[in-house]
Amino acid sequence: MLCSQICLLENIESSSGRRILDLGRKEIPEVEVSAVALMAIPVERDGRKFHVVTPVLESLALSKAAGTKVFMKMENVQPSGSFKIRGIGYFCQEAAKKGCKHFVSSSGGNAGLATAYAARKLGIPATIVVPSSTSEAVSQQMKEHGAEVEVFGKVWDDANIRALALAETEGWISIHPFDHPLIWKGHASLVRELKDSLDTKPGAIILSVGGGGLLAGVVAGLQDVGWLDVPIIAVETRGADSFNAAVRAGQLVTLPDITSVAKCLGAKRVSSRALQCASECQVISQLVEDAEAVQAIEQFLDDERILVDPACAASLALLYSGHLQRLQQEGHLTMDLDSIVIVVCGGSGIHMAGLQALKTQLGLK
Ligand code: PLV
Repeated sequence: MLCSQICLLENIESSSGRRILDLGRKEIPEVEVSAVALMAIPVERDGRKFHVVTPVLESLALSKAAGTKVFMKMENVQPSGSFKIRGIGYFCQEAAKKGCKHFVSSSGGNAGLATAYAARKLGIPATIVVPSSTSEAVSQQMKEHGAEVEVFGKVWDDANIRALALAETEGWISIHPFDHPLIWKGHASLVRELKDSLDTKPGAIILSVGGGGLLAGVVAGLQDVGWLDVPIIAVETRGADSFNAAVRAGQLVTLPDITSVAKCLGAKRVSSRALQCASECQVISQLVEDAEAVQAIEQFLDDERILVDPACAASLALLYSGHLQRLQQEGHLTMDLDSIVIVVCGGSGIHMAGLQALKTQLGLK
């Protein structure tokens, strides 16, 4: 799958014996020029990045819960609502440069939103395939960006099979939500920004893992800035724990089903790159319960007045539920952590009624 995507990009590049017209700073394949001439060229075609440099904020509430100074990397303020735009925006721009005619993506929600956003900015049509677990509100947001949305299957893996079939269409390119080198390269910018913002290297970075794209991107970033000795705490919810299963087995594991409410962490199998990351730096795989993640959504809303997806709240639960201190007591992390960074990865799959429904479903007051 990974290989076929790379090959597709390469093929377009190598088989495009097409003459490239140099329009100032823009290189546009000749076949596209007539269409381009009829419309304004979006500025993003100039190579401007889609993501924004996000703030790094100290959280007194999270610091109190963790017993260590906590900095939040505020990816929730990215265009499209999550960190996904970093890697996906970059991937889409690179595909556009190579003459892509149509993006197709499978997503639990946030990767699809990032694809839909980038597609609109690039003026390229997009089809997003989502499973039935993705909320109608998120699909509606994708449609508002102009994307076509198709619902297929129960979980993300089902939707991905359909997306890969659609990607066989001439000129279409599959924008995988987490398993592509361009995605990791784009996500790596997050760590470079951390290096610019922080006075000192953090004692650990906490992030959520679905298919492992964020993890692979952060590891790439740590390599870029020479911080490979910073431990990563990779958090999943039980029932969406394909990374934890792979780390424990020492090989990729395909879960029989996704039973967690954190559907955006719901890849039945992580990318092989994600597992490889665990051997390149210190990655501590941790699980939290769904109830802990949902309680963390509410606590974080009260503490910071920010509403996040259960996928993001999994990482917050690591701090709110005392798992960080446990890791320290068990000797997995040093007791004298100077500071830690949590990636507030964001996510759009939540609203107040949805939070209430999750609480009811899990029997929480
Ligand atoms: N969500 C993907 C994969 O879903 C998606 O399609 O949107 N935090 C949030 C808010 C996310 O949406 C995701 C992934 C993650 C964390 C985990 O990122 P990953 O997949 O790169 O490990 C099935």
